[in-house]
Amino acid sequence: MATSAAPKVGVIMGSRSDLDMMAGAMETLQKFEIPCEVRILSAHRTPDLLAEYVKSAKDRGLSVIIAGAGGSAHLAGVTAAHTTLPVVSVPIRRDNQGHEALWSNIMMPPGVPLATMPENGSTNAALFAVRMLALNDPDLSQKYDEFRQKQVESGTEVDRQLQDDGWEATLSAPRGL
Ligand code: RP5
Repeated sequence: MATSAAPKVGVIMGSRSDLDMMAGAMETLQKFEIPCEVRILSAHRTPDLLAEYVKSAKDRGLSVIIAGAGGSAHLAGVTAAHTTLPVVSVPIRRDNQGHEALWSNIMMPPGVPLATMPENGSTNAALFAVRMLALNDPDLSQKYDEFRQKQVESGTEVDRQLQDDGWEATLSAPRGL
């Protein structure tokens, strides 16, 4: 969904094929009403376009960049090299692939940091961005606290039901969200 507010987070990915794995980031940012921009920019296929985008990101008002890529996954590291904004990496892994994207991102040499999430962890990438943005935004901070409180409540409720019904009945019952 397009938004007219100035984007605070850039969500970039190396390929159209990464879009499904990155959707968790956009959906999570939407839930917190954080405007974001979404781009397909490749460190390999469109390197100049990527550099241009990242170098101008801070001046355009972005605070965080979330970068998702699979394979040799240079996208997040190259992005971090072109900006001083915090960069959150999402290593993309398909069922038929190994862990090369994760390894490539967690092994950044000292000097240029990446906050690397779990494989396909785009939701956590967005939540991490929310935590950073909330440092200077009391309303967002309150929203995040409420979000966490709901997690605590639903976790507590799941346990309460388990205590009431027993584990066998819980196991065979349809799972909620
Ligand atoms: C990476 O190579 C992309 O981030 C993607 O995860 C992977 C495969 O890209 P496609 O061949 O599907 O375009 O650069």
